[in-house]
Parts: sequence; C-alpha cells; structure tokens
Amino acid sequence: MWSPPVSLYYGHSPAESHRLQAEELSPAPRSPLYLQVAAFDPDLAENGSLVYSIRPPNKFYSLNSTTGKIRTTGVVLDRENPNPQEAELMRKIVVSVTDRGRPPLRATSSATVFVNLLDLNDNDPIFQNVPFITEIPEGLPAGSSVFQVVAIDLDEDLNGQVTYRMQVGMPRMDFRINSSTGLINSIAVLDRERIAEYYLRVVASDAGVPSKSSTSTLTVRVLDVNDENPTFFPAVYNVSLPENIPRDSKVVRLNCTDADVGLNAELSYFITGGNQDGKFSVGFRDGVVKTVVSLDRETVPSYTLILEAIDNGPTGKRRTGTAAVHVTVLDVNDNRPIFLQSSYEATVPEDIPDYSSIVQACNNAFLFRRF
Ligand SMILES: [Ca+2]
Ligand SMILES: [Ca+2]
Ligand SMILES: [Ca+2]
Ligand SMILES: [Ca+2]
Repeated sequence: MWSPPVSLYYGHSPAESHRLQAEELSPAPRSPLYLQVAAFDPDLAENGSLVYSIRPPNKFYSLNSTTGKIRTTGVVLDRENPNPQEAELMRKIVVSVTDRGRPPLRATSSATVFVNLLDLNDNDPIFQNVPFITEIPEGLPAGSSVFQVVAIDLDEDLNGQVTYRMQVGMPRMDFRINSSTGLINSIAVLDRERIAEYYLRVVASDAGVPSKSSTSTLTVRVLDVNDENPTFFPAVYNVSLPENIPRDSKVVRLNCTDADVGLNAELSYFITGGNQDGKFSVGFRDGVVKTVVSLDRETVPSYTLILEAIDNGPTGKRRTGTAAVHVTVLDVNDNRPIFLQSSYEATVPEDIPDYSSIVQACNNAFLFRRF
C-alpha cells in the first residue's frame, strides 16, 4: 500500500501531520509498505543528506533511515488493544530528521503520521455477567419480562453490531428474546409443578461478514407459588372398629399430598366434623386418626368424620383439602341380659291358648304353655 510522500520541511518549518489508513492486522503479516516521508534540505552534499528516525521509538513501525519508507514491524496491530500507550503508538508515528553535516542539524520539529486503523471483524460478541441465572415466580401472565442478556463486541460498526437469538430451550421453549435488546419474555404461563427449571441457549452474533457469534446458557428457576391444594388419596376411608377398642388406638393413617414445595406443601390436619362426642383425634402433623376413649356401639353405632388438611402457605393464601372417614362400630358382647323387675305377676284365665303372651320382661315376652 503506497501513499504519497510526505514533506518534512527542514530547519525552518512547523511540523506537518499526515493521515494514513491501515487495515487492522491480527496477526500482522510482515511489513507492507505504507508511507514514505521526505524532507527537503537545501544544503549540498552531506549537509543536505537526510537521516530519518522514529522518535519516540515505536515497536509497531520501522523506518528506513535513508529513504524514509515506513513499514510495519510485524507486531500485531490490534485496533481493540486495551493498553492506552500501545493504542496510541499504533495510531501515531512521529518522524524526525537530521542532516549528515558536521555538526548535524535536526529539523526543529517532527512530522506526525496519524494511522487510521481500519477494523477487521476479529472480536466475538462477549456476554457480560455470566453465568446467567434468574428466578421468577410461577403463574405470571405470558409476556412477563424474565431477564436481559447483554453482549459487547469491541469491533466497529457492523462488525460490532450485536443481535440476539435463542437456539434451544430445555425442556421446552416457553420464552422469546428481543433480537436487538436481549430482553427475554415468557410466552406461556410458567407452572413450577410442570417445569421447575429451564436452560435456554442464547446466541449473540455480530453483523460482520463473516459473522462472529458466541453462546451462553440462561438458567430460569421457577419459584413456587401456593397454587396446589392438599389432596387426599383416597378421599373416603371406611373403617370398622370393635366398640371395646382401647383408647389411643390407631384408626387410620390419612394419605395426603400437596404438589407445591416447602411451606406451601407443609400440611396440618384437623377434624372439622362428625366428632361431636370427641371420641377421635388426628395427629396435627402425621395425619393419623386415633381413638381418644373407647367406643360404645349401643350409644353411637357409626361416625362420619370430616378431616381437613391445610398447607402452610402465606397467610390468607392457605389451601385446604377434605376427606371423610366412615367408622362402623362393631358389636361386642358387653351387655348381660337384665330383668327390668325382679318378680312378675300375671293372672291367666284357665282357658288361655298355648303361647299367649302373659307379661313382658325386658324385651322378651313370657309366653304361656300348658304341660
Ligand atoms: Ca476489530
Ligand atoms: Ca465482531
Ligand atoms: Ca399448597
Ligand atoms: Ca406451586
């Protein structure tokens, strides 16, 4: 790449500055010629013969001291070099000139060559603040904003213009990304009991040719909301108990589950109906129904207990489930026959037919029969 010669006025002229375009090289192939600086010295022979040099020294460029031709040295010219001193040296070559006279005379000022580094698409978009993890409660309406990813590309213009897309969603895609802002929204109502965690592959690409891209994973954790009821299975229990069952005997262990997690699924049990005489209790935490005292079939032959499980969700948002326990009290021979009176008198006509009732004792009639 040749550029027109540059004039350096020797001895009595202010410095000139010059501009030069150079393609960013990463890495640089060895030394294409860029520029030739030239100065004019009106003296004759040695006194008018010039020696060029770069001052201060610049590792990126070299100069033929006799011809004034500037070359790159092969040290990589990275437009995106973050070191401020190097970034400046890459863009600014200061050339001074002396003659070969005795003593040599130096130009009173230098010439500065400003190098405009043309961008190459040598940087991938880089996601910031990885790993991406976000938590959102289940049940939010579709379209809720979930997260915003950001990727930065240090290149210029199209080479640094980043767009976003999503590649895959595991276990499924319930989200959409805004290609220019990186904002991710839900496109479905999330249900923690169905999918508790998503892994979304997010891709950032620049608009260079060819394009460069990078990928990262956004983990979306769906937080529990108390949206599930305690559920008894079965919901109806049938139990038969002998009436002489000891107190504190187990009647039935209730089976109840809540598909939420944590406090939203922590259950407490209560008897809310059918226990007017207080014969039964239920374990507050374990859901085991027990007798409090023994039973008496002759007083109450059956019970229908209503049991309720309540979860420990936020106050005002607790949820309940209900079960019924039918208890049949079985007879035990615990009553001796008894007479209602210790003696009975009856007057019987002599012509009474056999098997006529003559008196009632307890529930059994005494029947008359001739022998
Ligand atoms: Ca670049
Ligand atoms: Ca780029
Ligand atoms: Ca619940
Ligand atoms: Ca839930």
